[in-house]
Amino acid sequence: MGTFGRRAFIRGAVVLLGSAALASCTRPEQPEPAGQDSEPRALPIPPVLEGSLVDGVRVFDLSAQAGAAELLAGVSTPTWGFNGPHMGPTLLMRRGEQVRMQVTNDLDEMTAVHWHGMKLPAKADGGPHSPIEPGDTWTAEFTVDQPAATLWYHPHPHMKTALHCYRGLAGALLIDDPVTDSLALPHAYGVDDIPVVITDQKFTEDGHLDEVIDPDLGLMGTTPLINGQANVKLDAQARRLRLRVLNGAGMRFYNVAFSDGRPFSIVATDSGLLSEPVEVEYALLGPAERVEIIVDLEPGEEVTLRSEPLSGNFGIPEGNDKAPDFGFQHSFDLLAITGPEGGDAPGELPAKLDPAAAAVPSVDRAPEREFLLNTFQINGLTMDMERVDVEIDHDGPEVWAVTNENPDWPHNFHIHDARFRVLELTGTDVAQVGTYGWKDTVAIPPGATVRLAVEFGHFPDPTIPYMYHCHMLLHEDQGMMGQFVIVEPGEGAELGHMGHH
Ligand SMILES: [Cu+2]
Repeated sequence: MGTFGRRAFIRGAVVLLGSAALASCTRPEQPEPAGQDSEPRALPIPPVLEGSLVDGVRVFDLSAQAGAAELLAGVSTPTWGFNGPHMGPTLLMRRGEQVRMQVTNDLDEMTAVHWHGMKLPAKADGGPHSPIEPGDTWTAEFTVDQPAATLWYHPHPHMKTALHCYRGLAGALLIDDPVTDSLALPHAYGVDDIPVVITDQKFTEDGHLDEVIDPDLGLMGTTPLINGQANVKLDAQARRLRLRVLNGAGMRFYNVAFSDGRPFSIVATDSGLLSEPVEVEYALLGPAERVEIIVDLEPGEEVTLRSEPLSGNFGIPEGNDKAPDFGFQHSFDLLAITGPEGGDAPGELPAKLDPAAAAVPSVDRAPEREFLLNTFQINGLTMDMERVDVEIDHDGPEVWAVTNENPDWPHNFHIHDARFRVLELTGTDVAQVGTYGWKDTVAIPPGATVRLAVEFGHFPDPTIPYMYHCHMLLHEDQGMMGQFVIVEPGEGAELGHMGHH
């Protein structure tokens, strides 16, 4: 792999040059986002798709299609979307429901669609083993059996995920349950419960997406979009907002905060509600991470949701002009918010959210596995569709210890069909890493190890593997991904039965 070779060479060069490189360092340049010179537009709220009930099954129809949209005001950009030209509707499901996803590929190339964060059978997971050819419809059926959460859906075709996401194929998937129903939290979609889906793009002079894949940074955009548009504002209709922030970008980390530094409360992370709110002043989201935050507003006040520079640069040595700049010192305005004209001051937040979320699985006798992330490989191996890396033949938790071995690269780690608690983060002094609650994706600074207590959905099937991978999409596409199967005790993988080889 060409990029790998170049990378190895660069790292050698840095060792040799050392202090010379440091001496000639320059501050990384702050990119200028496009579309900032016009008036901000109102934040678009993705339409809700509730599906239709057919014989007790909630059926969702999605079509991946090409179109054009005004990501920048007044500029028509060719894009992809689900059920529309760009991005996708917000899917709404309830715990306990059986759902059927019918995904039609109206594009002119193969794609695949993955339900990120869902515990479900491998054949419904929508990984690279479930390609959808142009004109075909892929059907996935599963029962929603996990706590209320902000999940999402996005393409997962082998080696092409970054480009398909970048063109706009992504949407939120919200699960509700009696616990979230019962809490005094904002819960009126688009009114006080607002999806904030962050993606980012680069544009060419003629307003097309710049799809040049940088060998180090992939398709890392310099113009953030919220729900598919740059330069947006929200005239709040309530003094307390629940913002469901999803980092849907392929490569960039966002350190969300408010322009005046006000504290806000995290009430949920990737896999659902916390046991109690956590007050913070920033929340770092690597690609694919989610956080539900509560922010209170004064009548008529103006405040901006921003991404702020990260102290400590995520543990990546600064001023190293031979290594890529992953943008941890960049800052962006994401969403200008104006408080409502009036309304009563919000009361105290509930002191307890989901008591069940406090439980940490007992891992005293759990199998422990080690995953070493290095450039585009895991444990020295590049993703191979024909190789099963891990076989799980039991229904208990496991401990996965995941280390970022690169001294100057960020990584993160996502496990399909699972949720996990971060038991321990060691080997770094980066304080911003999001480790609260139940998660399915975790950021890993250079040199750091996360020890995860992982709970898998138990749907034994030796024929189709699930994925674990870095969710920085260039890394994933270049092979930083592995496969695991969940099988009955004593069984092994039997991928030969999949039938598409
Ligand atoms: Cu990575």
